[in-house]
Amino acid sequence: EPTRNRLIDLLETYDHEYVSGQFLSEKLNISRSAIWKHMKELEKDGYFIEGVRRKGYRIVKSPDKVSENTLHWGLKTNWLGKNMIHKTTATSTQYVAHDAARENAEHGTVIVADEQTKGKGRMARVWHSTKHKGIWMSIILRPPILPAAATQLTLLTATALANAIAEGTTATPAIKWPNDIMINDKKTAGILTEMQAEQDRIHYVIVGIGLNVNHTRIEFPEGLHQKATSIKLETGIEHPTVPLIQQILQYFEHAYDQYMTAGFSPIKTKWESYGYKIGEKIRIRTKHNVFEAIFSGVAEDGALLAETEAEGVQKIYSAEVEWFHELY
Ligand code: BTX
Repeated sequence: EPTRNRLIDLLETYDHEYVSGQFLSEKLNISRSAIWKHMKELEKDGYFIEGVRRKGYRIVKSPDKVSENTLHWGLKTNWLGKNMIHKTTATSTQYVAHDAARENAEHGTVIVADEQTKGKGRMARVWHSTKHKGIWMSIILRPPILPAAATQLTLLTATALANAIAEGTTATPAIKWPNDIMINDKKTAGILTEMQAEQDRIHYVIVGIGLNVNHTRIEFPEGLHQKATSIKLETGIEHPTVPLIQQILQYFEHAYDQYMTAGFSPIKTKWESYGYKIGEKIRIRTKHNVFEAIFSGVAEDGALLAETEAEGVQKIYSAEVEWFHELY
């Protein structure tokens, strides 16, 4: 609903101040009674709007009710999330996304779930996705890149997440190669990139994002208490998820467009600005090998750069990385 989108935009621009019905009706070129009807619709979706005679309308409270509508209103993207699918519950938004992609869902389709009963991490690990506590979403992309470059999309996604956290909260995010967002050394978000491709052509990529937002300590399983955290736990503040999702999508779209026009280089610079432990010693666990090295950043193709005395600088494409504080 473009009119409603602009209406929300106007009300939010004058953040918590009254905006007159006259002004709104001129700006949107609709009648004052049409404005009133839109306000009623907004209230159904959880907005609390106060209307005062002679003063106008103001948003008292934006909803944290996640719905396709609330996700659309106020979303400032050009193509990402134009097709939005919201589920109150899903096994995994990745599965929903794969099904949708096979049914030709368009590039930029976004799937959001309130909870996942079979949330997954990399290598068949479990991703805990407590109801209403975090952002569990998948993005369908049809990028004109080679399959080998798809890992760059994971790093790109990490920059968008880090940006949204840095700008939208008081927390300081760091990216742990390749796909974890850490706050105060604990995992707050993970990214799972899956694709359907042939040798030289990508059919589609699904980028899964899991971000812990409002969990309290006990809302994580026992085994994760030392490793995992949420934005609320680190900042003391409860964050509504709708604006955070929108911010992530805005940063993601910006980074993606930049990647398509200027290549990976600007993404790499951004990534390294959030990259944790660059220049420090890390332990790298590949399929065949465990060794210590200096983490010297990411390569132009997104690989991890690890420097050892014996081998010089090596590119690592697939590994688990341990930071040194984790080793003791
Ligand atoms: P990963 O393999 O890097 O991390 C998985 C590991 O992280 C688990 O083995 C566990 O130790 C830990 N973990 C599990 N749940 C959480 C949590 N909520 N917070 C912090 N640590 C946790 C990371 O994989 C990729 C995660 C992607 C999740 C998104 S959610 C939307 C989409 N749907 C889906 O099923 N997966 C993606």
